[in-house]
Amino acid sequence: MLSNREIADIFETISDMLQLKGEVVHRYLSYRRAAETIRELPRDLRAIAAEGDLTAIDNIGRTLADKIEEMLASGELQFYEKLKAEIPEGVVEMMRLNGVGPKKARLFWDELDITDVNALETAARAGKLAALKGMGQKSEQKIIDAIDAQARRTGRAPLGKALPAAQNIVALLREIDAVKQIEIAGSIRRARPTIGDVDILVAVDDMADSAEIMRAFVNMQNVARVLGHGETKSSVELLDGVQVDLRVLPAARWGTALQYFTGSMAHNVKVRQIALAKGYSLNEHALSPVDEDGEIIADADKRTFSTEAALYEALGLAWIPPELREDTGEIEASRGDGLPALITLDDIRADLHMHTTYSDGKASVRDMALAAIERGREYIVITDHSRSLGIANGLSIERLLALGAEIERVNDELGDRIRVFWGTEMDINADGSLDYPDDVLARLDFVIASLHTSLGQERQRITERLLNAIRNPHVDLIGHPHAQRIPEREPVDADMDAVFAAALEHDTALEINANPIRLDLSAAYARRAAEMGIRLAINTDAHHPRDMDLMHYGIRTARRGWITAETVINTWPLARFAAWCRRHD
Ligand code: DGT
Ligand code: CA
Ligand code: CA
Ligand code: ZN
Repeated sequence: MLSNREIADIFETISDMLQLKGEVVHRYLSYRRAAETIRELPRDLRAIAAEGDLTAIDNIGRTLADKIEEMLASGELQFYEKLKAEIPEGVVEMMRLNGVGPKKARLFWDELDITDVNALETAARAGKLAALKGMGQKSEQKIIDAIDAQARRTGRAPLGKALPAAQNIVALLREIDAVKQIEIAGSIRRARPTIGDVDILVAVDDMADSAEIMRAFVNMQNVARVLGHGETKSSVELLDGVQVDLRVLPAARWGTALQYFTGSMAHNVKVRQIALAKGYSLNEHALSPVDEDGEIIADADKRTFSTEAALYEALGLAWIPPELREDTGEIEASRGDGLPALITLDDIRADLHMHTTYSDGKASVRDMALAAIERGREYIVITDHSRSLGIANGLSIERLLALGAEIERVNDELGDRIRVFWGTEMDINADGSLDYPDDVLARLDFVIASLHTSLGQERQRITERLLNAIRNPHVDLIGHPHAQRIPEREPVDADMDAVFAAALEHDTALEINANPIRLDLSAAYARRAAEMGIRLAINTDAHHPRDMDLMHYGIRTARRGWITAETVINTWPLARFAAWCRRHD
């Protein structure tokens, strides 16, 4: 059975193949958009198909719906098989290399019969590409560099790695006087869980100042390779393999540039359509008046924008938070009934999931409580692992009781500086049973139930395990519901329609685990859960005091999922939270 991700991959490859064939833009873009939509879809295609209406999905029309149905039924797509017979898959890989693209890939294939990256590398190193039309030694070297870079890269970087790297660069460049504005753009600003490359923008009053900034950038200590060094754009590869693009531009165009390079591509395409309908062409520089044929009127005044808000306003739109810019309804909302008031880090009053030295954490209850006070938390829950999780030093019932006594002592000592609740992160065992009996669970303030083992079980088993936990009246929260790890572990295969229905019925909350290797629930699932009325919690799952600083990743993910503070139980005042914990009594 093909998964959403596999179907998205096939559509993306088809899009590239159509581009290689020279098909018109809207044809290959429709496959690309469908691939992007499916990748972020918060439901299984097979579940939606079973209800009979794949065309209800954004960017999926009748033609694509039929193709999805064919793949779901047969595991194959005839159209794709035919394309593969026509276009070697190696040519698609060539096209995806930095600095190659469809035209050059086609050129190498047509002129030199090169059909894969290996052959391309051999030809480039033998100097055979430079002689081709439109090529040259410089572009040949770029291709060699791109192949080398690809071999070193391990795919997309987790946000938890790319964001700190980007923040360090921003801190360094901010020291330069000529830097008037600096911001991280691209997929980091939109809080995608994985990042292709880092995009940083700098505004200057005078472009003559660019040289100094670019020099500082390419000479940073952690640069492994300089991939480009120019006045408006430079690119480097860092020692850890992350690629960073830096663009320098005049402050007068800051708004247009920041909007453009924040993306997403899909969001920008729609914003450009809106501009066009108003008689303007929009690019990273300006809004330029166009004539009836869509051609830019040469002597007409171009409009530049120093802020994003001014640009959006000129198009009749409210400023859109970057995390929403994926063309999933945000443009319509910014025009119509309004964008949601997204949750912020300041809304967080508590952290409901953390570990101490009782199980696999690195600090005591007291030290975790003090660290939480430092971060402004009003209450926390200590949730060490349960008895069957041996590798994490899970707590026997006796040790769980001892933990409760220790929490009481810490509460006595710290008084009203913070309230520490007694909880557990209890395993949902492989057979679906819960790791502590009900009479023990009844004594705890707060119970998380999580999947940690037998994650490869088939869909029905996994789903039943989750449902069993959700239905237990003592269980308050399902921890990291998909048990995914970025990038290496795929989400468990669960029927999330059933999970969500049960969570709503039993008023069991679902977690957005803020650790950047988890970010689980993902934004799209969190959005769907919140729309259904399910409560969420955003927790760090800290195993060390410093892990409590990871909360912002959870907030970014929640914002990407259109989440408001009201949905999130750890934004509630202590009394409301405590009352909610007793809702089934
Ligand atoms: P990534 O790097 O794969 O994680 O994703 P992004 O979104 O950071 O993509 P990137 O680095 O290729 O480009 C940054 C933004 O610049 C992107 O979100 C939208 C804009 N952009 C780049 N190239 C194009 C383009 O050809 N057309 C349009 N409309 N926008 C583009
Ligand atoms: Ca990027
Ligand atoms: Ca980029
Ligand atoms: Zn945990």
